Amino acid sequence: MSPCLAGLFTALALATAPATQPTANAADAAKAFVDKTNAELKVRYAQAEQAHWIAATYITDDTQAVAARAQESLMAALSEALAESMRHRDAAADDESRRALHLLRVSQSLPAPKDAGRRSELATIAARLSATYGKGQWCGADGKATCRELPELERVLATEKRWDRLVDAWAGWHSIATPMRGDYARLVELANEGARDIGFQNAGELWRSGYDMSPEAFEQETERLWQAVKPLYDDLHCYVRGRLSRVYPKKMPADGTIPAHLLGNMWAQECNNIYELVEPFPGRVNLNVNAALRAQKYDPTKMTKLAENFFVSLGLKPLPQTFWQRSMFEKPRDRAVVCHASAWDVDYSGDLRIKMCIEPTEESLVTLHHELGHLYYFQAYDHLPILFQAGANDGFHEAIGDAIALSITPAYLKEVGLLRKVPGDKAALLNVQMKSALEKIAFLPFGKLIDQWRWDVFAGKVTPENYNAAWWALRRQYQGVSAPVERSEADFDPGAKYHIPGNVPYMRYFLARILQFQFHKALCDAAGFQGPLHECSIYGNKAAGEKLQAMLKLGASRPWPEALEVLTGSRQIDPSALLEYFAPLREWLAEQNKGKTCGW
Ligand code: X8Z
Ligand code: ZN
Repeated sequence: MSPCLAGLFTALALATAPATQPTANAADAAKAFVDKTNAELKVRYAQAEQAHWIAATYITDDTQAVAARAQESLMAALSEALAESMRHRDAAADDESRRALHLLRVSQSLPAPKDAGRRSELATIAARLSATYGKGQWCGADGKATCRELPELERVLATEKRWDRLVDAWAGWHSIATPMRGDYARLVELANEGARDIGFQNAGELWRSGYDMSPEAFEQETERLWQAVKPLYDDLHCYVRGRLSRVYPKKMPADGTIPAHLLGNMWAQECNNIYELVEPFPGRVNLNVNAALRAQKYDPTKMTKLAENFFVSLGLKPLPQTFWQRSMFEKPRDRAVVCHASAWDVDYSGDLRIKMCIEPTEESLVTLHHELGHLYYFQAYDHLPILFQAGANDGFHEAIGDAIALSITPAYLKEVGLLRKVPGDKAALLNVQMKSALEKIAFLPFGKLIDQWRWDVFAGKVTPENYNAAWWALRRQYQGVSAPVERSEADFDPGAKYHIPGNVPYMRYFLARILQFQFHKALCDAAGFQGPLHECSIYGNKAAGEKLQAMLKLGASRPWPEALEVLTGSRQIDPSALLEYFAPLREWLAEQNKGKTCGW
């Protein structure tokens, strides 16, 4: 709305009402607008979610077109609402309405241009990028081999030790992203236009504005957290590289980096799959749960029930019947789907679902707890207006299920029959810690660099001519990993990671890796646990469940420090719980690395 109209509104009100009225009227108008927007958006969001669900679980040109149309219509509604919301920006509205107006402004990770033609183009590109990722497969360099999709290629990375086979699966999967390059560059232009239309410098600044602090302060906050945990990552890197050098003696690069295909994961984001190669004290205790899952015939439903049972043991409700009927638990044999795990509340009123290609592995079991964490968050804030139906910040949403999964201790696994023996001595404890650090600590630099890259791309500091070079510079700088084979600007390696074509902001996962330990510690305190943090499991503890629920039910209705305070008593994200958890390993790593040349 233009300033002239706002002026007219005030003048009319002044002429007809007592001196205090205009503010009250403006505040009422703001509240009425927020109420109306909440009601409208709920319908629109639900329609878009239905279309996206179908597009992700049945990839065809038609479902892609339907998803693009639904997205376009949601974007149009949001553009209209945002334009109208400007009228209420300066109104002395109540706290709740002002927060809702702010959340409306920062709600889109893909901000749509006002221009209808370009909005439609953006929706089409977004749907195409998602589908390209979902359909990705590698059929060999000559196109004649049997084609393999992502889960199969991931399995190669997780289990294979032969260098050439690893390179083939790695490079094969990364080749699926090459065609995304042009679409991605255009998506960046259009999203930036949408961000500028609502007063941001670019889409990256919009992303950084969703944390109840200035975008600059948020950037500094992520840096503060990274610096606190970096020494532990550096120690782990040094140790892992040393062990891998024994396995691939002639192959390790001289610059101190680790080739990205050796870490057991397609993106080298976590490296728990190479635990056996780097186990501190081999043969001490069998921590391999995969064999037990297979032996006990854990199918996708049984795996999901086990995860649900954990939440129920805390006093939370069982998942609704519709969850079991409508979710996608396994990779269908007859059609292409996006296998990347996700959690949904399709109608924003309890139509809870997950979409996942569950395998009988510990990795899938942990991911299931992660996804159910999302569902229990959805369920806890379902009663709120839609603009408040979100995590206190997006890092909270990602941290809930992971915090619960920290309670999957060896003692818990023994209790549910998935482990024979609970490790008792120091050597076994170090094995357990190593396995967990390969998942949790290894992830930290990866969690930070993805959006470091995207923030630079949105800001124009990185342009399409140097997309890939900038990507590998960050991979090297943060993670100390290098590309297994030569890369160039003919490649588009960022596109091989789901969240880039899916346009899902990633800093949330970095925050979550730290927050989850802070949550875990608070929940263990609530449960009255005494002892070292890494031994705590809140399984079956209702007091911990109540404490968790008290935070979850706030959704995004309050600034995140308040929500954090409800659970932890602190208003600051604090990495000290993570450091406390890994204290035994850290001491041991320092000992191991003494006298070694570390770093890259
Ligand atoms: O994408 C996810 C979840 C869905 S929100 C499966 N995660 C990140 C990833 O896979 O890259 C969880 C950990 C990090
Ligand atoms: Zn998640």
